[in-house]
Amino acid sequence: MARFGLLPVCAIVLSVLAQLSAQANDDNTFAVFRQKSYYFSDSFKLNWFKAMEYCRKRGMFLLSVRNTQEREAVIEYLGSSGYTSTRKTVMFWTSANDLGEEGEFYWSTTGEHVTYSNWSPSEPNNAKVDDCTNEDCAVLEYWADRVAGYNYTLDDRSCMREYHFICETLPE
Ligand SMILES: *[C@@H]1O[C@H](CO)[C@@H](O)[C@H](O)[C@H]1NC(C)=O
Ligand SMILES: [Ca+2]
Ligand SMILES: [Ca+2]
Repeated sequence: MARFGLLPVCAIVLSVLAQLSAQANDDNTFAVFRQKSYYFSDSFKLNWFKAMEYCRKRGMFLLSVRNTQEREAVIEYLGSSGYTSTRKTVMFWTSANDLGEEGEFYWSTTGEHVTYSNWSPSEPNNAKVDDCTNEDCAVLEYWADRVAGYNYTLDDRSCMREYHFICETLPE
């Protein structure tokens, strides 16, 4: 963890987390940007519900990316972690979902309607996964080898699929 040069605020978060969970080990990635603290599950994947639970259990929330500034903070955070420099595809859960009403996406963490228009091409498409599973939860995705448009943009996916995820503390 020390490889990212943790800021004092984050160190406090870390010490609290260490008390809460013995799982805060060197696979985990923490950092603070623009008054948010982040945690990135870069070593394991969970389905959307379990990702929500994982964040809440640690006093954090599944990521919301409500505007350009929040999107760029995430990009900056991942860049600083070194994670993105070695990968051509980056994909992780956000709190955006349309579980409550098909086609109406909300950030579950804040209760706000998703008004930031930051979807990948042709998304959200609510693609049918099987007879009873559509896509109701959104990842943020980056694909280096696709044409422009997959640049940390939202894509709805099946909530039961397992992806990496980012937890955050909300700004004051
Ligand atoms: C992706 O978004 C970032 C941050 O907004 C921007 O700096 C970069 O130029 C974009 N890349 C492409 C290929 O559009
Ligand atoms: Ca849907
Ligand atoms: Ca989709």
